Amino acid sequence: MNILAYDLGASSGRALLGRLTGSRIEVEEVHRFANDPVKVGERLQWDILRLYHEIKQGLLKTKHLGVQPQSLAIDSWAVDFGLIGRDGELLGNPYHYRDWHTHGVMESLFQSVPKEYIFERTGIQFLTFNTIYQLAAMKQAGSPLLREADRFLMIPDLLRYFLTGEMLNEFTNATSTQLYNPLSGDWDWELINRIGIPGSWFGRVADPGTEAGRIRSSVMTDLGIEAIPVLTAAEHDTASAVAAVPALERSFAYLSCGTWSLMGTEVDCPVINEETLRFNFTNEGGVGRSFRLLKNIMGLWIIQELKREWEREGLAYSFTEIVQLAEQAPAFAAFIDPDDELFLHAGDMRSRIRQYCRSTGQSLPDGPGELARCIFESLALKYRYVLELTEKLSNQRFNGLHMVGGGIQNTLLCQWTADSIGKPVWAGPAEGSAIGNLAVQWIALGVFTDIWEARKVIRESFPVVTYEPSGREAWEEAYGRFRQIAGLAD
Ligand code: ADP
Ligand code: LRH
Repeated sequence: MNILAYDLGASSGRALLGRLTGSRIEVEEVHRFANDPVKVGERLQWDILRLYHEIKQGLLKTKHLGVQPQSLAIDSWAVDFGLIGRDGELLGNPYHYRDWHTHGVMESLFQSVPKEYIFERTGIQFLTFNTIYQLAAMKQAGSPLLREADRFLMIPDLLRYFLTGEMLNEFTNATSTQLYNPLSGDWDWELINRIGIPGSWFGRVADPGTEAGRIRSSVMTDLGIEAIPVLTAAEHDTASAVAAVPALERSFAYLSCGTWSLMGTEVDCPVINEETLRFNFTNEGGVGRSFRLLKNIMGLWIIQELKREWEREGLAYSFTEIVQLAEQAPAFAAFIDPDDELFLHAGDMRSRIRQYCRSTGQSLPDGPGELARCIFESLALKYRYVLELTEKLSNQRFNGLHMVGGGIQNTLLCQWTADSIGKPVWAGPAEGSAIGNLAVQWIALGVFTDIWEARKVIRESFPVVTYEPSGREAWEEAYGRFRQIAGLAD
């Protein structure tokens, strides 16, 4: 029995076929594609129709393998959305969360809707690009789309709608909007009203693993395929990644490592208090109505941008080569706070890293190896800071850290993370989100009883590499220096 998972990250997407042989999961990658946003004028948008095209390509490739999946589901990055008009058509291209249109909007919204009020009702961290600020930005700009809109769909909701013709808002992704109230278990109608958006745009919130229709007949005819039931996954990719963490104990810490680094723990109820607000932690929805108490860290985005810059200059380094160059560069030469605003938007990362180092009185990293080393060491140090906060805010002590996601192919980063946190890192699986997506489908199909059974099978099916901490003294000294440079409070 095969099922199909589409996982769309901010840098690439893939379709994985999953099957169970005995008590093991086997996965087969049927399709992988780049996810390149497109800039038109000043606007940065997702190429949503291309992404839909790639989803159909995945269906075709599956057909060519002679496989008829029993179900399929889609997960993607969070916060972004499309608006559907009264005629059922998509209005405009979804904005990329790194577009500048939200610049300054969060702060100006706080004047009419206080920060504490938003946090009390949603438990969600303040990121300038959250859906709520994107909608507020469109409102402030008088976007004509708002006049025509009839429904609001997050990216996987939208792609699912294209495939099935059915509209449904999925829970884990809905929480990332900062418009969902985890205490009432529904959209926060009052908050939606206060930002001046019609409540009628927001539909029923469906749990991961809900039947969400089947592939529409026109798609079946065009591709020459049979009907496939479509399910909701944990459609926020980070929720899927956390679902796939091969933890055997209920108390565990994770780092989902891709374009973003998402670090935290799983909790039964949202932790909404002064401390979580102060340290800007979030409570995003998880599988089985759990919550992900976590914090966003800028992650591998900065190196992705640098890699693109080098490519433009004709220096086509692979990630493997970048890691090798970083390893050869001098240790602990300069640090950045990866979460400084400087690094959020696309652009010249080399200059910005050097600007950060100059303004903090450090030496200026220059070549690819020095720049990459500065990023990877800084990430490892920031991971320690956020892990300690996660322990404090969740009142737990972790004896190691699970790392999942494409970033675990950076073995140097895994080792430095272990060195920095002074605890073992357990790395795997790399395709965390896609595997979590499969797991939720199997739970819905009655193959697994719950996420804990799924995690056990994931643990037995995929290799987990252990990195033991080393070089503690040097990392301890570096951590003190990093915190001073980054101005990170206790
Ligand atoms: P997303 O889902 O956010 O698009 P992924 O989970 O696919 O991201 O992770 C992509 C990141 O993984 C890249 O930015 C890169 O830093 C890292 N990566 C991928 N392949 C390798 C590799 N061979 N060596 C080192 N790092 C890698
Ligand atoms: C990671 C992710 C993260 C969000 C960001 C927009 O892919 O979904 O959890 O904060 O993208």
